[in-house]
Amino acid sequence: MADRQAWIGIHFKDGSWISSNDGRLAAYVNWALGEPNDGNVEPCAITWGRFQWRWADVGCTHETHAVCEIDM
Ligand SMILES: [Ca+2]
Repeated sequence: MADRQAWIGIHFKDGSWISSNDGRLAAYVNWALGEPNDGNVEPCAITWGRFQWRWADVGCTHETHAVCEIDM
């Protein structure tokens, strides 16, 4: 499992980056320089410490951590 990375819950569909939770367009993006570089081949997104926690698109079978939101 890749360290200093986490899934951020958006994916590429029909030419747009959308929330994996509700299917809406991503309201905010923070891509690293040069990313996303191919949403058709790399249709899932991570935040990555290597890029100062900016985002990168990667293949969806990439194993890494997940960020979750819970009601407290
Ligand atoms: Ca990429």
